[in-house]
Amino acid sequence: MKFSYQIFYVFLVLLLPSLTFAADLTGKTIEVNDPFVRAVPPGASNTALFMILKNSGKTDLVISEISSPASRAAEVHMSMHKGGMMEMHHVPELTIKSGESVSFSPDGYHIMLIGLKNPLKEGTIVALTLKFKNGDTLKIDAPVRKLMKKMEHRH
Ligand SMILES: [Cu+2]
Repeated sequence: MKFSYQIFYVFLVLLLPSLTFAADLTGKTIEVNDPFVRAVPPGASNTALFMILKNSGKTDLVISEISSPASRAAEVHMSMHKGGMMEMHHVPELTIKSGESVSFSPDGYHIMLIGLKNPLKEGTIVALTLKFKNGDTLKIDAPVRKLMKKMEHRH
């Protein structure tokens, strides 16, 4: 009896740190403003999610993993101008500093939804889970809508 009790104790000690430190930040120390997914024509395989994230907590947060049931993969991307062309690249880790905001917009950072599983009709809600490097998570529900003209990229 004593032996199995000790094993149980060891398990508890091993488990506790991860249970204590990983938190769901939804509705807590990170504010999600105006999240939406860009509506795309049926058959399109990718789209992007835009929003503003504000870290009102005391520690910096590093986005390290993203998932959505709507697509095969989801990644932070950065759009950049290169020789008159728009290029984007994958940002494996994006830091949102304590007290600061990061904008996800057509001209900069965005969450790329890669390999859409179903056509996304306007008004559909897309669920997204961000996972931070410290194990915390954040759940976001973003409606699908058209990109407004004034936000479209023009030269
Ligand atoms: Cu992209």
